[in-house]
Amino acid sequence: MMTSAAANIGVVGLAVMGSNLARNLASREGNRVAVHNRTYARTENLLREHPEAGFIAAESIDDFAASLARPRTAIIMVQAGAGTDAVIDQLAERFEPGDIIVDGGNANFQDTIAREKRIAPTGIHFVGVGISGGEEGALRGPSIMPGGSEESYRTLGPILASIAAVASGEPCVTHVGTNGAGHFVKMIHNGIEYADMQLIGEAYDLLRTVGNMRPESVADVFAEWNEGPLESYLVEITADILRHVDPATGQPFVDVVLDQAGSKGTGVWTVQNALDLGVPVGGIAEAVFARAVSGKAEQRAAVRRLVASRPEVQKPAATFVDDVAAALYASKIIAYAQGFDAITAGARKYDWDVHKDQIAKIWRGGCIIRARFLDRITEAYTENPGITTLLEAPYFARAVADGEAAWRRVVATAALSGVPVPGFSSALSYYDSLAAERLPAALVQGQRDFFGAHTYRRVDRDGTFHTLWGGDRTEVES
Ligand code: NBP
Repeated sequence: MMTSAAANIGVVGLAVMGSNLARNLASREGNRVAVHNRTYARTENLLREHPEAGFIAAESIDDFAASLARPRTAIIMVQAGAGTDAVIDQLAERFEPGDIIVDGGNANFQDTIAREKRIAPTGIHFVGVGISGGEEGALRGPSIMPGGSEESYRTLGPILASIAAVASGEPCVTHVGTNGAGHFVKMIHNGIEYADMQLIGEAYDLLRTVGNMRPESVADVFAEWNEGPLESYLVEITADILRHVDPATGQPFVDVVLDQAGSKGTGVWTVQNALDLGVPVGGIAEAVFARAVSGKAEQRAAVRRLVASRPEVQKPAATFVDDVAAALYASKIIAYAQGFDAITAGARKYDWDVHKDQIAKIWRGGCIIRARFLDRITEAYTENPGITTLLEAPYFARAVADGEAAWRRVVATAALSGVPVPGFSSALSYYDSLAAERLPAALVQGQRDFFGAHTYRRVDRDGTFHTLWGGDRTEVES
């Protein structure tokens, strides 16, 4: 079937994400959406189920390309990896200079950089777009993080703005930076999401174990927290989940779920890249590791068998619930500070002009980490884009200082009670590391110089030095 070039946007890949995104696009005024899927039956299903969308369906990729008005703009929503490459090649063969190929899947940003480099000589724009919000977001309004060229964004920007979530009247989309910047920032978003979820999990565990509360009571606490500074999608759904009762057993749902957390890899990518960039993202790393530990069923069973008795659970302070809220908030601030540090480092390494205030803004709606306090992050980076850490911004400095004593009480109580809080405690250690007058890094430098002649610098004069450890221990300048 030949089609006339009537669509301003096309979607390739009509599984759950692609079909929802296509329906979202079609529902916005001014869009006419062409659709294509490798297996035509999937396209036919979509047409049958959603005649209201007025899709222009193409069975072949040739017809799909022909159905797009210039500059042709197509969003690929297929399985990340080989599937994406196959569709990119099909489109690149048919598209012309100025046309735009968008990858809206969960690509690794390094792949996006490589693909952009490969496509660039053809004059076709290749744009990696991070899309957050899952199936529901794709349909009703996701948070959208596009990379690619400025020129492509002139065409793509208004289309993406038409389908993005809206927060405080503004669409949750911004041009993040060139080539892989969008997928990089989406990766960091997911890393922060891991940290946020782990911290919420630790707060729940403490309320149950030390606070001796039933899931429905913990749900009430989370619902109340959701009325204050902790207000966020994740806190909101946590209350919902904790209230849910398993229909089969009548037990709280949370008690019948196997306590082994899965993952799809973006947390791991975040940590791997942070290691390469030399950015300490302990909060995110601990969250990734906590999921890994949870899955070590045999090791957990072996240690459980060996441990004769667990520490006695401490009596909770009268302020325990508020203390946990303060610890959660302070730890969450640390996790976001670390995530934004990773964005700063990535932008520097890959030469992206990333505006962190805008990133916080587009995460306010549509995505999993949407939260009230992102407004504070936007304010912090708008007031002073040059702050070295979020913790330097007056609001966050005050928030951490206000919660500090409670945070320490909670971490101490957890340690004495044998409740694992890798997120809370690593966040506190990170804070203490930044705040310490002196760090034992001086001793580490001494060790490095002792066994490897790696040299050190002194506090009292410039230069690089080495001590002749194996000889008379005189110091030489190197
Ligand atoms: P899937 O990741 O399950 O992929 C299925 C789609 O890929 C189908 O349309 C399939 O066509 C197509 N496909 C494959 Br597989 N290999 C292909 C090939 N060689 N050539 C052409 N098409 C091919 O779909 P999804 O769950 O809708 O996810 C789409 C993208 O969105 C993925 O990158 C995923 O990681 C990402 N995602 C994002 C979020 C989020 O929250 N942002 C959530 C879930 C997924 P067929 O019908 O012919 O088999």
